[in-house]
Amino acid sequence: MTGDGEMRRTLVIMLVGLLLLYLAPGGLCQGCAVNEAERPLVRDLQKKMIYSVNVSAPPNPSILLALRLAQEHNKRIEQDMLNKLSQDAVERAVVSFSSGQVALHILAQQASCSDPRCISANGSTINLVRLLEQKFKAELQNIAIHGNPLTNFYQLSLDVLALCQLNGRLSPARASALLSPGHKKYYLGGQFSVDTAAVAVLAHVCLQTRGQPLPPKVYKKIRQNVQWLVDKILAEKRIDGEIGNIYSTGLAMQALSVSSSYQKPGAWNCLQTLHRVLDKIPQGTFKNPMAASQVLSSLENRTYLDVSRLNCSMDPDNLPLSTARPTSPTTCLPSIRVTYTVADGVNNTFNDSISVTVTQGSVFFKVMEVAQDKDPSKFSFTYTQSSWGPYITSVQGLQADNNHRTYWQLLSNGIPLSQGAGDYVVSNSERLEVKFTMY
Ligand code: B12
Repeated sequence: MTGDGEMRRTLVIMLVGLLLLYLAPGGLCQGCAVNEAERPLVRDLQKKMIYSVNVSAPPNPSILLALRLAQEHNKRIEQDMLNKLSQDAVERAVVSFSSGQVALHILAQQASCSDPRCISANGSTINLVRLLEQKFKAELQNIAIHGNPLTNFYQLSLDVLALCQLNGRLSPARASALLSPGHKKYYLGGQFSVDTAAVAVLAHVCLQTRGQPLPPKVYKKIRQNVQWLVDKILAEKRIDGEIGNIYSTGLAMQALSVSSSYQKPGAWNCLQTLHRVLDKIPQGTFKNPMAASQVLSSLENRTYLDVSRLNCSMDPDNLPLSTARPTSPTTCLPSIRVTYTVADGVNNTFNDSISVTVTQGSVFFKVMEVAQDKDPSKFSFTYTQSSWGPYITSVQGLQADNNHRTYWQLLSNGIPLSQGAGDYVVSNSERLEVKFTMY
């Protein structure tokens, strides 16, 4: 072969290699995933998520979605979760699911190579894509009437992502107008919501790459939105590699890994962020299974956009589990004392404090319960059980209301917490507060 021929052959091989790398799930950023030495940390998260499954709580689609995007699998457990999710969807989706919950169920079904348009359980069938189209319409109607969605822009972004992935009824022009830059959409309590922006980036990238070619005006609008979102996400990058806070970092990694063409070279060091997340796993930062589910995919260099590319029949069955669930040791712990305040920070109608004694290692929720027992007239509260744990909905009868953008904010020594009442472990002499606030 001549020198020219040889060169052409090498060039072709290199191009084919690059193309294969690009087409692989996760795109070009292959270097930014855990290595074999770090894999036990990923396995640890997977097992925590699996053991967290509580027979009395509704099954959680985010957990199956994350397990399906992982490299290692336990097929029996995943199949069991899929069956439970299908049963729950058939029984409750129409009446009880929010639009974002339907979207997450769709993504979990698709990631399990099951058709979300035809979910069957107990002799009933449901089309989740049709249902999401209806719930999404109701969100848009609520915006038209009240100026706010029924839920929030995180869920609207999930809705667009799921409808786009499944080729549901969705106009890219309307979707890109809906998710365009806006303070009320992407800020919660004055703080930029990296989580919301990250899901919005995934939704936009889906619109760009799926379905019919876009009209030039829509194409341009989508590019402008993504550029704004990516710049905002990068502006929340901290010196230690976290983006927003540790709980938004996994979703931010997903968004940044599919939008590299919008970033200046060197704007983000993926490996630094990856190592920051890995360092936090042994500290128990992701002990909440929702937190684990939202960070797992990015450790495998996968994103929610990969759900349509999974080949379920090729999955290995290589994540063995011991039958005994890990239990924590019971030891006698000393007592600690904290101050607890409940305050209406919107209308300033009340501001009540109490000193509470709990055992060391107690969570915020325990403090609230003890205070409620001591003085129910001032410290009574209600909560709903959500995928993240107990969500405080009212204190002293004052209800949080999405249409008025009010909620009960949790604070410690005047600083908003990045964990919920069910997870945050309190310390001696801490000043805890639950404050009625606008977001
Ligand atoms: C929107 C949102 C809110 C809204 C919820 C109301 C609304 N307009 O929908 C507002 C601004 C009120 C809010 C409040 C809080 N939030 Co918030 N929130 C989110 C966000 C961006 C989306 C949630 C969502 O819709 N998910 C999709 C649907 C389908 O899932 P879902 O489980 O049904 O969603 C409901 C619950 O998640 C619940 N919810 C929202 N936030 C939180 C937080 C906790 C701890 C719990 C138990 C429930 C809960 O509201 C959702 C809508 O009904 C997530 C981001 C994320 N990465 O998940 C953060 C997020 C879940 N929130 C978080 C936190 C910390 C809080 C607060 C504790 C902040 C504080 N210091 O007060 C409070 C909750 C206090 C309470 N009353 O118990 C953290 C949780 C991290 C963790 N390890 O626990 C997240 C991950 C953001 C982050 N990166 O820090 N939140």
